Amino acid sequence: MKKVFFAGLVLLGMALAHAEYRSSTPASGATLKAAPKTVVIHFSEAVEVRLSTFKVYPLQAPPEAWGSSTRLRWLAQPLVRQVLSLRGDASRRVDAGVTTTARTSKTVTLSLKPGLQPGAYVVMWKNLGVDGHTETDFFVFVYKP
Ligand SMILES: [Cu+2]
Repeated sequence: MKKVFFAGLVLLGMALAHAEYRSSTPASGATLKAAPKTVVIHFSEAVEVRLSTFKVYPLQAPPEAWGSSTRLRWLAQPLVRQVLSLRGDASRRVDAGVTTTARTSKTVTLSLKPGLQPGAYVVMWKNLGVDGHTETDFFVFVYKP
């Protein structure tokens, strides 16, 4: 009985150790009046920066959906599934790549291409935490000048 209890605690500890989304700039669900130049994501644990994937894509969403982060997340899910592991998709993305140079970091910064159009955007990733676990997640922000 005791053994099972401790095994449970160990599993819980491992689950909590994933590099999970903590916060970001722009924030998840934010509406911005000025076009951002970067996206900064803070994770609960350090990630292997170059062994992780980070992308920002425009989200095809009607302007009347821009105010609903629930609807935007619902629209973003199939896009994330389609494109997160795509290669050679730089022209479809609005990010210009990761600028964080550290091998491992709790904070990852992406630069955005200039000339961002008004609309909804999905920041998505599949990160590899330093604990060896991967985590796939995304958030949406809206640029509405
Ligand atoms: Cu983990």
